[in-house]
Amino acid sequence: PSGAPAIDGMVDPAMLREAILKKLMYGVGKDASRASDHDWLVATILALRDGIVDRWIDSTRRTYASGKKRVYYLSLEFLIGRLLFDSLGNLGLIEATREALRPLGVDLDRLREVEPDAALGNGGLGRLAACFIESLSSLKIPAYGYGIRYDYGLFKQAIADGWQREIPEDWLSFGNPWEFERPEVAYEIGFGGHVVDEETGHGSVRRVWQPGEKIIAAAYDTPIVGWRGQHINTLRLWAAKAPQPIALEAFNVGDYVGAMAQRARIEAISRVLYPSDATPAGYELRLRQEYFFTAASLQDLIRRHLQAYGTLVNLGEKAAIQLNDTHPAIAVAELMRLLIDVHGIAYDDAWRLTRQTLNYTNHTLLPEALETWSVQLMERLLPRHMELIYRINWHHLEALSRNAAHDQDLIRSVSLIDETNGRRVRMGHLAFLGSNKVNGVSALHTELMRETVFEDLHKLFPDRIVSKTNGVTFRRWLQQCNPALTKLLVDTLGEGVLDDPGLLRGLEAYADKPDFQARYAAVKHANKEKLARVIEDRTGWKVDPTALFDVQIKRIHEYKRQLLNVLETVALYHAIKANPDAAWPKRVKIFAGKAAASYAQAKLIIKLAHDVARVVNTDPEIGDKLKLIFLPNYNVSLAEVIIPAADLSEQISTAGMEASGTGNMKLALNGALTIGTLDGANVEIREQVGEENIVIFGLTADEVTKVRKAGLSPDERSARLARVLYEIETGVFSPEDPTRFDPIIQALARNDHFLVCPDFDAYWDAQREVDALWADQDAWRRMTILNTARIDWFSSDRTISEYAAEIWNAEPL
Ligand code: DL6
Repeated sequence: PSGAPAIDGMVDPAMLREAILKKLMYGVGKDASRASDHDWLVATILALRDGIVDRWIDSTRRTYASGKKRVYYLSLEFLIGRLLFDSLGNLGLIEATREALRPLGVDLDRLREVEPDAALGNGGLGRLAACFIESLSSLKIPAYGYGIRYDYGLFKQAIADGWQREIPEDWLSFGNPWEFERPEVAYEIGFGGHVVDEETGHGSVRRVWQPGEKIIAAAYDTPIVGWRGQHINTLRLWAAKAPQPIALEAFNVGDYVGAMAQRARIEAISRVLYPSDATPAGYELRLRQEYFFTAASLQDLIRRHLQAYGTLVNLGEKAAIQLNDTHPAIAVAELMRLLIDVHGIAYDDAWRLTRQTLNYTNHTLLPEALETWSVQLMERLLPRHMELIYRINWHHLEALSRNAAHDQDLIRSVSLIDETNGRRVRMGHLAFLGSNKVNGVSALHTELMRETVFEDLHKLFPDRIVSKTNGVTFRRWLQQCNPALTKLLVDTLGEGVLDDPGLLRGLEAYADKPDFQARYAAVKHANKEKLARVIEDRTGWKVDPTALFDVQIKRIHEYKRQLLNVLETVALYHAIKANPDAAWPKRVKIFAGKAAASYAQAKLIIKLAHDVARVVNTDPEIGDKLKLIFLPNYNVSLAEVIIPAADLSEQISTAGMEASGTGNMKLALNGALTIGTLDGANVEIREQVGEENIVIFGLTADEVTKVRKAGLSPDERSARLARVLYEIETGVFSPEDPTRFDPIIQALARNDHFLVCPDFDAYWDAQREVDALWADQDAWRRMTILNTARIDWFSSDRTISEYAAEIWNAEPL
């Protein structure tokens, strides 16, 4: 009835062309002769979407029929990026679509660039969620992703005179052809008000929440196509809507602004993604966002469950809910409320069901990122939840004093209420107590969770914490972003490598073969030429594609230590100038990343990178030996261009501070050598690729703890580092404002919490080791090929299979 062929028919370019033309006419309302690239993009997506819908509905039917357990992934962030090539690639339709569009004078690669980048996330946590929903579909596990449909995603980063400026990311301004609005799927979400006793009619009373304010959560669905289109899951995003779109009485007396005020206030909930990445966003609106999407998702999945089974007693057998960080941790109290207050289940049974159903992933140990909410705010906004949290805490502490000690320190440390700094609810503790399993995202991170933030809870519940090392989807991070390497791999290892990353191991046999090395190197070179064009286009700097492309791409944060990299750049600049005739390899240091809007120190590091670039890049004595590039507006699409072109992957966080990292995996997969600390998943990458194929330096997590305890002395700096810091301090790179970088210099002098100075010399030495390795190109190729060959374990399919087996107890269809 849609007029479009089913997916199978779309492999015929003529049929697909006809479907696209029909969509252009009847879906977009344009004639081919007047259509813009954007019109063609929408028509192409709409045609494709029709084909997807058949399979989507089929997936849903099969899920219902199978009675299999469903997985619900609750995440405040989904950093999806563009979807066109994701869907086309997974459906095997890239070439057919190219062919379909060609006679119409439309270039598919141009359309690809027109699609907005859905940036509904800040960084690693949000991108992980996007990889996971794709893997859930590819593994045919019945699943829903639940999140918020922000009108404005993560800000666009503009650079003005080296300073970051934030510009709203208006990704929906031309509509979103992927999504289906579901006006019939809407739930009321309450806030505020009070809790009253109500007679049940059986001589007892029950507590009933009477919210002071109600808003509507409205669903928008996006199909997430799995590999080879065999299964399609749903990403359901919630938008906030006002129950009364306009206060008509106010409008009629001329108060036009007042008439819309209530609506504006309510709809603000889904207006903007908080650019928080590991910095606390302690605002009421943030808590509202968290409760809003959690409550809507729980109501939705309970409705679905009741429709299928008519009872909630088997909720834990048929549904597994994953809380992506603490952002949806209020789910513990909300699920209890729904079970007890709405569905009349007794407290103990409700607690058992909650604990069977929920699981929680921790993504950071940074104390400032561990969410707590003031009791006062919670009591005002979510009074019934606060009651339930007190009750959960009472049972928890009571069991503790029954079983163990009256150790006041222990009680203080495991209580849901933190009393040290006003009274605050510890959301990590709440998620921990309410969950079946709690997981870290790399082996080291999980170990540190057991030893630090959850030390005491871990002692009480020693089986609860498990490790699930992150992974990335190879469909996007190899096949789509690096088609030339993919072709080489298929030519060498066969088609099966697209289905089974384990087959990449077969490359080991080719690592020394000159023929293969040459083809591998040619792919890298072509990708570097492409990136060089993007660099020139976006920054004006010309770079030499034969140079070593040294890449640090991630959020700008002190613990990720872009500063260490910039300082080393300055030291290298000095060294080259002192000895210009030495055999310096040509190097392009490429940075990209956004700083949280309120994070002044991170923004100053961006400015420092630009100021250093201005000096280094224009010094005629330096020429192509060294360039520093800061590519603005890092996002998923830009990552897809940088990663295939990288030679060196900078993973240099202070050990113990990066929970996992996922860029490290993507870069190694695409043939970049890692220079890194023993932090996060770097530790496991080293185990997989072999220690001779990675450059590791610096303090370990244990040593970091010791050094921090012992304290640092600025006198211990090497002469090399001292000169770098002296020049920055005296305005050599900022003569127009010599004190500009005082906050950076002072932070290093005061306590250097991120241990930039103690790691500097080791980092310098490691970089010189890289120089030496690069000098032998055959050996370099061998190492990078072995990285591609041995990174298979970091596929998100492996990660999701582990979650399914060990956390969710869920099976594929
Ligand atoms: O687990 C995904 C990703 C890790 O790879 C990064 O190491 C970690 O920093 C990141 N965590 C966050 C923290 N946000 N919060 N809360 O994004 O998670």
